[in-house]
Amino acid sequence: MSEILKTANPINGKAHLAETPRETVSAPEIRHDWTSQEVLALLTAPLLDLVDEAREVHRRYHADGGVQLASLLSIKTGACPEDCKYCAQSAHYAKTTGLKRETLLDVDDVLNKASIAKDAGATRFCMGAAWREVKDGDAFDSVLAMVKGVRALGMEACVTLGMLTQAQADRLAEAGLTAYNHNLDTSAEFYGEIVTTRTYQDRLDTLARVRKSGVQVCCGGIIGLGESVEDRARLLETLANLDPHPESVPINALAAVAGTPLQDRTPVDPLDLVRMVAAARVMMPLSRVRLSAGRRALSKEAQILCFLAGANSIFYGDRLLTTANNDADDDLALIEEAGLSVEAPSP
Ligand code: SAM
Ligand code: DTB
Ligand code: SF4
Repeated sequence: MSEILKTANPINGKAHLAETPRETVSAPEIRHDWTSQEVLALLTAPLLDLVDEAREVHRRYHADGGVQLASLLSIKTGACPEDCKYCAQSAHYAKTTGLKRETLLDVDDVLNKASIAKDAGATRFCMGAAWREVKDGDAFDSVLAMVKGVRALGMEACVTLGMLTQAQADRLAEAGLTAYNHNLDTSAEFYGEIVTTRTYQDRLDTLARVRKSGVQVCCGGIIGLGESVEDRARLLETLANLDPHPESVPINALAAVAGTPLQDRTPVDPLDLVRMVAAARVMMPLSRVRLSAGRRALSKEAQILCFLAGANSIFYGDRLLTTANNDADDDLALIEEAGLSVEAPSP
């Protein structure tokens, strides 16, 4: 932060921190050459200036005001060999979290849940497995059958299964998978503080294989891990400099799970989540920005501010993977109250 310029906030005349002049912050075109300084300037701009800018981009590219409802299901829970410090499912913290390990759900069971989610209004069904990486064999074959079944219901299908080989990504594409979720979580610099059992480059390599297979990329991160605003800026910089941009960008706030090393982290300021959503919207105008974990801790007003700042997708349904999510009826009422609409299934 040493070279930071102090520029005047046009609203209250007070100084605010920015590394670049305001004019350079306005860049609604699709770009893949963001610098850390530009992103930091966005994240530290006066809040309403940032929200205004994000709103302008959002209205230009997403005039319909649709919110996508994505339902999430843990198809294989717990006993993951990775040591992600935020995660309830890591085997490393199983003694303290007490999370019960489960085997892969049956295909029929999963498709039944997808069908229930569809009837409740969801258009995307996301399935998460607590795996470090995919192994070829019966379990992967079952996941392929789940993907085919979800697509046959007329829903978008997304899976998050850990690392993939190119051949596995190609098989998921053949099965009709819409999107693969694989988050970068935070900056490359801070990553080692959170995960030691894989590298940032491992994540980027899997993302490149997904892109090559033709499956859409769903990639975002988490705030509230103990990272700095510079780390948040570098995460967004890395995401926006992927070419093309990820089609969807989940922005999570840490759901602090008892028994994990991050259980006592200070809860994030909801306005920091608004800033992340807004900056993601400005930087990745066409992407879906999904307001993800941590939404349950937000007031109605904070959620509406996130929609105003460009969020256009939420996880919908009572549960995320291992933690509770907002009530589905409350979500539908909130979308209506905000004057937004539930996105219809894509043809
Ligand atoms: N094992 C796979 C992987 O890591 O890619 C898939 C499942 S993992 C649970 C999917 C993502 O959820 C993580 O990358 C992380 O960004 C997010 N996540 C997991 N636990 C979280 C928590 N407690 N709070 C917020 N986000 C979380
Ligand atoms: C994402 O970015 N967030 C979702 C989904 N992708 C897989 C997961 C959130 C998990 C929250 C903690 C839990 O329920 O265990
Ligand atoms: Fe495993 Fe994914 Fe949890 Fe990390 S985030 S411990 S890889 S399930």
